Amino acid sequence: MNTQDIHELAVLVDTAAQQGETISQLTIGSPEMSVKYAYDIQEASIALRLERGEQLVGMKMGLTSRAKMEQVGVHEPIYGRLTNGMIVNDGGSFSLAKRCHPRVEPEVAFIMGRDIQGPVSDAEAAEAVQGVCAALEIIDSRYRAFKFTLPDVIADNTSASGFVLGNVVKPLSEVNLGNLGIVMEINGEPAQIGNSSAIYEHPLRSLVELLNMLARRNQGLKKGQIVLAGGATAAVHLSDGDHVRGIVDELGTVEFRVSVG
Ligand code: OOG
Ligand code: MG
Repeated sequence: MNTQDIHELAVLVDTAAQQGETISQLTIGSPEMSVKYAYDIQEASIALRLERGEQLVGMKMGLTSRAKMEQVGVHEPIYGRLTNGMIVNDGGSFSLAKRCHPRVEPEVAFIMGRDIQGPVSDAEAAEAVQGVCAALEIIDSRYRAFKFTLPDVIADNTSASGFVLGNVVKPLSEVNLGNLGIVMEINGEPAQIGNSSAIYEHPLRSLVELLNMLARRNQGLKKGQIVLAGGATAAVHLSDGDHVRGIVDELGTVEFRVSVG
């Protein structure tokens, strides 16, 4: 795969994400697409967003819980990138216009208190965290039927579409982050029930893994960046009018509504 191939595939996934139109898995047309090339495509597709004026605001880990791995049939952790164009305000609305088939999942997020580059120990990663908060992530695979292989989902920026952060941010030292009960309600009914321990046994491990994966590409995190730790439960399909609320022990609630326009 050369720079031209990478650029063309980046344009393909970026256009699908902008139009909300599904595409075939990239690995069907490009079976030689490795995980390394998939991250190259992801970076090139994010560069297109940044050229349009979006800003990088953080990173997301994916497939860090068994429930998530089983749901999509891919069993390795992955990371993607978050831009300000994906931010949904707490209590705000998420539009279904130009989306493919969005789903929502409950997460926790880290806010970084300083720049850091891996490889790191758990203690070093913890020391770089300013605080943690409850989060909901909206994922929307650009692939038909939400079906993909490991390189496909990486190239598609790990299905990133939107995210909401709760407004309670607590220092790590004040939260029992490895054992927080989590409920995700849809229209007032529990749709998923889980625990933060499902995320890599402890969400901090997800941050460490992210830093160690980024280090292999000579990259790190910056002060102020957000890191989503990965879904604690399987994701749930979103429909017009849905009111989604995540409730995380000690971290409070985070919510949004789904609109059509
Ligand atoms: C891939 C993204 C996974 C998570 O939290 O595990 C992810 C997908 O499920 O489409 O965001
Ligand atoms: Mg997620």
